[in-house]
Amino acid sequence: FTLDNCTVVFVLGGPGAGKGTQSARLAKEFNYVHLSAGDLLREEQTRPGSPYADLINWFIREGKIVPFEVTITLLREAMKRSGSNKFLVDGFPRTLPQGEEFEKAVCPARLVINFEANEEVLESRLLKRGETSGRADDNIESIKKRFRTFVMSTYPVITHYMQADKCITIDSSRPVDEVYADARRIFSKLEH
Ligand code: UP5
Ligand code: MG
Repeated sequence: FTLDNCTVVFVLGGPGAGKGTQSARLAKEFNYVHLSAGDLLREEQTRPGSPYADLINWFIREGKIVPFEVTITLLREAMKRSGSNKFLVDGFPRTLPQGEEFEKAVCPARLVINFEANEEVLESRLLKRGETSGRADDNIESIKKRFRTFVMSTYPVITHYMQADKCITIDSSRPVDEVYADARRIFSKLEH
């Protein structure tokens, strides 16, 4: 399955950077389909009869990256199901090979947006969310592991797209509306 004429924007950034918050707003305003790889994994984990439920549960709790075959299958199915050809892919690719594989097999990325905030800010957001989110990885042990995986495996993806001049970084330590003002400006330009 490959898509003709598709537009894909990767939305990256550390755990709690605001990928989901900003992607949801962008998708609504600019008529993209918002696909959060993490949300798709969490849905699959709770789907009755899923053969991957235990595996996903373990990787997420450990802050590790779920094997690519699982994630790419979920993304592809969601893309197909949507009937759209404009996608905000939130929280993916997690590694360089994942990005290469996706761009080869599914669709090249038009742009990468990197939401950036320091770990102190991220940690306090995630701990606060953890009071009510029910997410198995919103606890201090998992958060530390997620930070480590981000620095080791995912930051190189951002560096790669920066070098290719395809990545825009937004300071996401500011209030949601200020971050969004920058994000929407970038998308307004993409439309032309
Ligand atoms: N918030 C957001 N923006 C704010 C702002 N500007 N000011 C103040 N507060 C702000 O936001 C996080 C919290 O902060 C919320 O409470 C929000 O209200 C507040 P959110 O928009 O949810 O940030 P996001 O970047 O989406 O954080 P998330 O926790 O989802 O990031 P992760 O990257 O950790 O989580 P994800 O769901 O992408 O992945 C989870 C796990 O799944 C990974 O660790 C990994 O194990 C697995 N995974 C894979 O293996 N492969 C994949 O491809 C994807 C995920
Ligand atoms: Mg998210």
